[in-house]
Amino acid sequence: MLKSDTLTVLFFGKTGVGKSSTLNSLFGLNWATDDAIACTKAPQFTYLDRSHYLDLPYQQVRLVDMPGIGESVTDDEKYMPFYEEWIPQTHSLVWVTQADTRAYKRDEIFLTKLMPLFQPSLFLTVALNKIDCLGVDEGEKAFNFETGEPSEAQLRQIPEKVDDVYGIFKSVINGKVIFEKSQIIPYTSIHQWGLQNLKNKVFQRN
Ligand SMILES: Nc1nc2c(ncn2[C@@H]2O[C@H](COP(=O)(O)OP(=O)(O)OP(=O)(O)O)[C@@H](O)[C@H]2O)c(=O)[nH]1
Ligand SMILES: [Mg+2]
Repeated sequence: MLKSDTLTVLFFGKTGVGKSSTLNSLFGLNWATDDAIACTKAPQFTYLDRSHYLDLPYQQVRLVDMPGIGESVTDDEKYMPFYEEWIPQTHSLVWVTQADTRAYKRDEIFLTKLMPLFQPSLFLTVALNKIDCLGVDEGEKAFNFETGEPSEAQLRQIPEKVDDVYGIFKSVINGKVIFEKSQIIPYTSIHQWGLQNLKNKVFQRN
């Protein structure tokens, strides 16, 4: 499907959703992360080579970690040229967002701004991070940190969450690129659950 044997994968989304953490967990990197300050101020990228990462389905993968949107309007405007530069070079776009919120307005606004940069051949994945933080009702179990698995109550909530996110993103994407519900992957970057699914999806292996 790809013309070159280097796949460019770009991670983007709001500040603090866990883009850098996800890349660190997926590929054993050591990029800066923080819960209080926006860490990534300019795009950072690295090349992964199949001689080191044996499970790569491509000879080489270029991973790009973008600065997060939504810190301030000025920053968003400052970052826009980075997106204009990088999105056209991208094969696999990963929009990182988080499961523990109902507020996706900023995702919607920014995605709408970026849509003109999307070519129809782009492969989009929505990475739904922080599943461990999904709220549960009183008396129900939360994430099990010992086994690294979501609780029954959290697992029950996931399909509804995916439906919500699908509805919002689908209307913004509006047929510009292929987008099916199976392109939304729930996971948690720091507790590993779902990460392998995310990796498979980003590399378009399922
Ligand atoms: N509970 C929980 N926290 C997470 C998870 N993934 C990331 N975090 C935390 O979220 C915070 C922000 O993570 P970053 O990886 O720095 O987020 P980012 O999207 O790269 O942020 P910017 O560089 O500002 O755009 C850090 O404190 C992470 O430890 C997760 O799965 N669960
Ligand atoms: Mg970051």
